[in-house]
Amino acid sequence: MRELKISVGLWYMGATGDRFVKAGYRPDRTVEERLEAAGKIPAVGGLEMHYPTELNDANFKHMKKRAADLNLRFVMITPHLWIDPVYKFGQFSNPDKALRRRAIDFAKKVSDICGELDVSQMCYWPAQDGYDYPFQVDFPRRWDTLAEGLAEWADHNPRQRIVVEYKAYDPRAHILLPNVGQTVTLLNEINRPNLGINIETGHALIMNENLAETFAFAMRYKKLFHTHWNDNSKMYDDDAMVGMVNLWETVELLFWLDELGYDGWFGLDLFPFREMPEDAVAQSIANIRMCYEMLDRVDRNELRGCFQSSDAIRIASLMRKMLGESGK
Ligand SMILES: [Mn+2]
Repeated sequence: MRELKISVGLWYMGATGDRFVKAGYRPDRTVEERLEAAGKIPAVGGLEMHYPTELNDANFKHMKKRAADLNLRFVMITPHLWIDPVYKFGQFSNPDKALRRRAIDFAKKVSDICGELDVSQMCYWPAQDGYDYPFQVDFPRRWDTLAEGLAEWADHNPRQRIVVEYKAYDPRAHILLPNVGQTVTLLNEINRPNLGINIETGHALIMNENLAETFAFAMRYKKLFHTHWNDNSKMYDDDAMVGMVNLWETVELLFWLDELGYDGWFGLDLFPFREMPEDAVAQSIANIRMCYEMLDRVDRNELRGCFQSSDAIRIASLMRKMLGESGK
């Protein structure tokens, strides 16, 4: 069986509330209980967390040790800027200089903790860097300050990688860097070798991006440092189990990640409201494996041959073959 580097986020291993059932649909767990639950899921080898929500000054050394006992690596730690109401009008791009400074210094503090824990990757999600109404933001100024903040953070420790995760909306009506094009453009402008992108399939889907094209575009510029996986209806970031809605987009994406040599982590960024998180993770992993089995039912050279001919009739028969059509 194919070796997959799978990581899970501790933020959804406890209760996951929505706007209507804020405390969630199941009892919450302590972060240590969440870590233990993640450690029991077969094939999971890594953890992702936010500072200071799941990981904090009081627990980080203990958590790292428990993770090591369970053979789990810390894959990514994200400064949890967007849950602090002080940043309601922006994080790195906040119009208030003192708040921008506070956000950047907070991110640098997380870098230092990552240094102590030997964690080499952090994530920046613009989240509150956005707007809800016309005339609410100065676009050029916002892009300038966002780029300056990311550059300063990336330069703080060039041995650590920082990945920017784009998402078009929620919590703001419009979040800066809504799509792969704007994100890669700004990253290329900032031009730091340790600054890349984390593409979440669900965030690409709500923009009606085709997954394979989106990920391949980031890889063209050597910027695909990390991946987040889930699925949705293309209207809202449902964070549903992988492959259960947009199956073919997921299969084509896995094909292209192989073609282009992606060897990074598969971070499962789910948010199962009603299902137990460890079950949703296990099903997502099984679905990814099934997608590879689908690809293994056809000769990849035959698929490559379709690029030359653009023969959709031939492709239709190959797709049925992937689904297991017997030919009877
Ligand atoms: Mn994500």
